[in-house]
Amino acid sequence: MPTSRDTLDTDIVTLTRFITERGRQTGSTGELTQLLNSICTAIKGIATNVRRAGIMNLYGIAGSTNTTGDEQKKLDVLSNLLFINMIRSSFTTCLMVSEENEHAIEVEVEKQGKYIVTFDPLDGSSNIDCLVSIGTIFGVYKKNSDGPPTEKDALQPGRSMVAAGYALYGSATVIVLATQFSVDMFMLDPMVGEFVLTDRDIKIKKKGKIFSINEGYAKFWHPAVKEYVERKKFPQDGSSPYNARYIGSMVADVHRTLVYGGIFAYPAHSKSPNGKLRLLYEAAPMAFIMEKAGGKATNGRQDILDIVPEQIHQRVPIVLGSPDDVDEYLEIEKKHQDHCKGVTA
Ligand code: FDP
Ligand code: ZN
Repeated sequence: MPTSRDTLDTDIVTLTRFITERGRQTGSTGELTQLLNSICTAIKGIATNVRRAGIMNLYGIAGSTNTTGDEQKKLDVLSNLLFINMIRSSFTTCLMVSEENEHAIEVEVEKQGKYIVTFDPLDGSSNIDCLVSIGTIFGVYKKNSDGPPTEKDALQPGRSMVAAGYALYGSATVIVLATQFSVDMFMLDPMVGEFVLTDRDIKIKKKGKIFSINEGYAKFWHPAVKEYVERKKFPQDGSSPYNARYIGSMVADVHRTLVYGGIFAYPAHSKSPNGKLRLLYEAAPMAFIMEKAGGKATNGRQDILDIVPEQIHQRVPIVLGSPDDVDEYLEIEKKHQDHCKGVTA
């Protein structure tokens, strides 16, 4: 008798089917379904380019030429164009904010819809040329003002997000999608060319065993970060030390944190007072996913999702992951903040 694993599944739940069914159940207009479908197609295009980048001479600097002398577009430039063009032609969006563009991109009036999309088309740029996992991050908001869209319309707190997600181009390609209902995971089946539902309603572990931070900045860390990492490496309560893992691609580090549990941090330090990661298209979408999965995401003082952005490319310190791990970090952070208040009072 064949096991269910070697039986061909003839009733596959693809990402497209999943979001269409969700749309039907909630009686929505179909605009979000259409938008998510176009994002899914853009991600397939990026995944294909990522897999063939070496062969297609897509590594290195934009503007370089290939062996036949053709101008080549760098992988992140291509990914950005794919994303912009797919979203623009979905008739669902009026404004886009991309990591790659200085200003927000307004969609032509005749193609405008009610959504605003923020995205990092290819995250983990320092890992591209050495074939380490990279990803795409996106957040979806509704425009909530009248009149033509402006950059200000994108300055909404993460809490008002409608959906967020990421694609990880790792040993397999995966999309993790968070909506108001749940966080679900879809893997790209290269034989079918579709993202197939593999994990429903993902929840993060209450507490993990991994800490993830760039320790190369230890010299510049604030005392709270130093104390927290010291505790993970030299626990005083008889528990085992945590494992250290840091890939240097936010998507890969966050995905591991979601799947295995633990904590990921890109905190502020003396050389970089706001950290490095961007609020609108890195921190906020990841925070939305984490919270929907039962985890937490903070800048040390407030939930990432409560921060009201002031600029589209603003940076924010971030600590996210399993709720007990983030709480432990917050306890230490609070102790140091109280101490500072005492000193300055
Ligand atoms: P990158 O600059 O390589 O694109 O997006 C910023 C980011 O990658 C994140 O993916 C990653 O978490 C972080 O930078 C890594 O920065 P450090 O090298 O400073 O640790
Ligand atoms: Zn990035």
